[in-house]
Amino acid sequence: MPKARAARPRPAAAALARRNGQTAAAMVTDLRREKLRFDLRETRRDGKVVYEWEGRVTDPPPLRETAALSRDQALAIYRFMLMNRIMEQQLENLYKQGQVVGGVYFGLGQEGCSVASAFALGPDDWMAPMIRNQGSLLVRGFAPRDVMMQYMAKSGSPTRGRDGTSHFGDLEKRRMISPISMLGDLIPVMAGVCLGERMQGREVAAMTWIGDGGQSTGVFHEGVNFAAAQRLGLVLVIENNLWAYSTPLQRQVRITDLAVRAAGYGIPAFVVDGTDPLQVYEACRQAVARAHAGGGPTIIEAKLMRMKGHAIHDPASYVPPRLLEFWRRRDPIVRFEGYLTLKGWLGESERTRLRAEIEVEMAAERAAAESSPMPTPDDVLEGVYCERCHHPTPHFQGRPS
Ligand SMILES: Cc1ncc(C[n+]2csc(CCOP(=O)(O)OP(=O)(O)O)c2C)c(N)n1
Ligand SMILES: [Mg+2]
Repeated sequence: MPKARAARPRPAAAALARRNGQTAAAMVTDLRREKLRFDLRETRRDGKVVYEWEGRVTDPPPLRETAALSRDQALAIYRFMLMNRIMEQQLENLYKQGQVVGGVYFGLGQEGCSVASAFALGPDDWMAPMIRNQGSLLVRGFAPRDVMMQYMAKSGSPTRGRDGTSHFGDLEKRRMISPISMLGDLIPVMAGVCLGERMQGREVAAMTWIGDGGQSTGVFHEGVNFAAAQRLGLVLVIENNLWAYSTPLQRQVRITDLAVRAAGYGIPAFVVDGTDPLQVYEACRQAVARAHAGGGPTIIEAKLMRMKGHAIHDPASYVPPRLLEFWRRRDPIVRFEGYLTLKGWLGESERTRLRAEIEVEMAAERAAAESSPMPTPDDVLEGVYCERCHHPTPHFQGRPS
C-alpha cells in the first residue's frame, strides 16, 4: 500500500487567494457614486413589443473627485467633449442638407467616456475606436474636418472618399487602427498589436471599445482570453449604453454588470459611471499603467446611455421616454461643467467664451470640409490597395536575444 502522504496544512485564505489570484469579487473595482436601480418590463401592446421603465427619475450625485487630473488636463477633456458634441451637431445638419453619403452615427451622452478614456493613453499607445467614439479621434489629433469629409466621402478625407463612415486609421503617425464593423473583431487585433510591440521589446497599452451588444460575440471571448493568457496590454472599454440597436441589455444577458466577465479571464475590471469623465479617466489611467508594466489586460465597464437612435435613421421609439429623462439629467457635459465650476476652474464668462470659440472653429472646419472636392472617377481604382505609398519593412526578424 502506498504510504499516505502527510496532509499538508491548509493555507490561510489570504495566502490561497494570493496563489490562485484574487477572487471574482475582489477583481472588480466599482468606482461609481451611484448604483443604477431600474428595470425594464417587456409587454405587448396591439401585438407589438413595448418596453416599460420601472424606476425613479432622480438627480445624479456630484462627480467623483480624482487627484489624477490637473486643472489644465480637466479643461482639455472638457474642450474635447464640447468639440465632440458640436461636431456631431454639425454632422446632423450636414446630413439634413443632403451632404452626407450614407448614415451618421452619434455618441450623444457618451462624449465623456470617449474623450476621457482616449485621454488616458500615452503617445506610444495604440487605439482602435468604434463608431460612437468620435471624441477619441479628436483626442488623437484628427481634425473635425477629417470626420466631416469622411461622412461626405470627400477627396480630402482620410480615405480619399473611398468610405462614407468611420473606417479609417493611421498606423504611421497616430497609432490608430481602423474600426472593424464586425463587432468584437478589434479585440484580438488589439491583442495582436500588443504582442507585436512586445516582440519588438515594448510593453504598450492598446485601447479599444465595445458595446453591450458587441460583447456578446464569440470573438470577444477569444480576444480577451488570449490577451489575458499572454498578459497583453489590452484596455477594453465596454460602453454599456443599455441598448444594442433595439435590444435592451436585459434581453441579451442574465447579468447586470458586464465587468464580472473579467473574472472568467482572471483579469481585473472596473465599473464606472460613463457620464463621469473623472471616473472613466481614473480607471483607464490605471489600466494603461498596468499595461505598461506588463501586467496584462483590464476591462472597464462604463454605464451610460445612447441618447439617440442607433444611427440618424433610427428614432429609437422603443426606448421608454422616462429612461431617457433619467439619463438626460446625467448629461456628461453639464455634469462636468458643474464640477469645473465648483472647483473654480471654469467661470461663467470663460465657459461662454470657450463655447463660442468652438462654434467658430467648427464652422471653419465645416467650410473646409465642404470645399473639398468629391473624388473624380478617373482615380477610383487608386488608393484602395497600397501602391507603394507605404514602405513596409520588417521591424522584427527573429526573437530578441
Ligand atoms: C458581429 C456583428 N453582428 C452584428 C452586427 C450588426 N450590428 C451593428 S451595430 C449593432 C448593435 C451594436 O450594439 P452595441 O454593441 O451595444 O453598441 P451601440 O450601438 O449600443 O454603441 C449590430 C447588431 C455587426 N456589425 N457585427
Ligand atoms: Mg449598446
